[in-house]
Amino acid sequence: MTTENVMNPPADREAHQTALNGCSSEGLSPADSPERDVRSDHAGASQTVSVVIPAKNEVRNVDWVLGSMPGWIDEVILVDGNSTDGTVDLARNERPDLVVVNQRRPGKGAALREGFAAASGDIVVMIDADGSMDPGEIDRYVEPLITGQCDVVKGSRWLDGGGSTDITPFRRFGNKMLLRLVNTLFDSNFTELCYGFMAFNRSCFKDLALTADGFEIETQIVLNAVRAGLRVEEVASTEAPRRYGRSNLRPIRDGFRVLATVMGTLATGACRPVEDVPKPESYIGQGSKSAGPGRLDAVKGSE
Ligand SMILES: Nc1nc2c(ncn2[C@@H]2O[C@H](COP(=O)(O)OP(=O)(O)OP(=O)(O)O)[C@@H](O)[C@H]2O)c(=O)[nH]1
Ligand SMILES: [Mg+2]
Repeated sequence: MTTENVMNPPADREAHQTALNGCSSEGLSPADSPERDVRSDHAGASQTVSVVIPAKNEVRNVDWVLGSMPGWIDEVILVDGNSTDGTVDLARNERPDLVVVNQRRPGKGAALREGFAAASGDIVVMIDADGSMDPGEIDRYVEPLITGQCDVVKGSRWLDGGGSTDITPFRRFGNKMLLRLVNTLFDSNFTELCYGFMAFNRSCFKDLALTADGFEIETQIVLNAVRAGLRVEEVASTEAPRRYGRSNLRPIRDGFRVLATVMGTLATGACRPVEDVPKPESYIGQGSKSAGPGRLDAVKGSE
């Protein structure tokens, strides 16, 4: 576990965020978030939108994320990574219609895959639970999908209008190297690789053929989308430091996992669609109270 991002001093956060986007000291400000339903701007747009949030011990952050969610989102799914700090209870209090999924395998990638399989919206958005990404930006991700401009939208901190007050020089360097490698090997022109704010048409889920268990899921989404011939676009996004708590990412270990994903995708040629994507057993419907027997144990046992 690295020591970076262990609780950012509020004064630091304030200075950073004020410089970035004029936000308050309490992280990205929901007051700045557009509440406009992007669908109403496009005649005939009727796609429903699900938001999938992976969360592992985010009790101090998740209420802010849920409270900042635009009102026009149709479904919010929280995939719990066996949290022991009351994340799920707090999240349910904040949003009674929350759908909670308990992941069966450990890791952010495993969590997201379960969340995607449980999502019922035409458009699926993924966003972190730590308050580092602004739910108020979701309309940027949804709009190009609604208009049919592309199939997958990925956030970029390095496009004009984006930024990060979170990334360390070490992580920035690693990201840059991996990004260069991907752009060279896949003949792409991305400005960002390892960033977990994305959206896609649910109809593309099979084509994405996701298998990653860890943080490399973000890279796998991008590479498999390219391999499957899906149209991928970037939108500018602003990343703040996580509001509270420790990072789950280990830059060296996870950097190598990203590298292995890049090389593995290159070596295996065209991405093959996953034929059968089962709904997770641990799917818990809206308002349900019980996680069901054995599910948390299954996650715990495999860690
Ligand atoms: N369900 C689930 N969520 C996870 C798991 N690992 C990480 N997450 C969540 O994935 C998101 C990203 O993880 P972070 O720990 O914030 O990683 P990071 O963004 O690289 O690190 P920071 O810079 O500290 O924010 C957060 O919402 C985590 O709670 C996991 O094993 N299961
Ligand atoms: Mg984070």
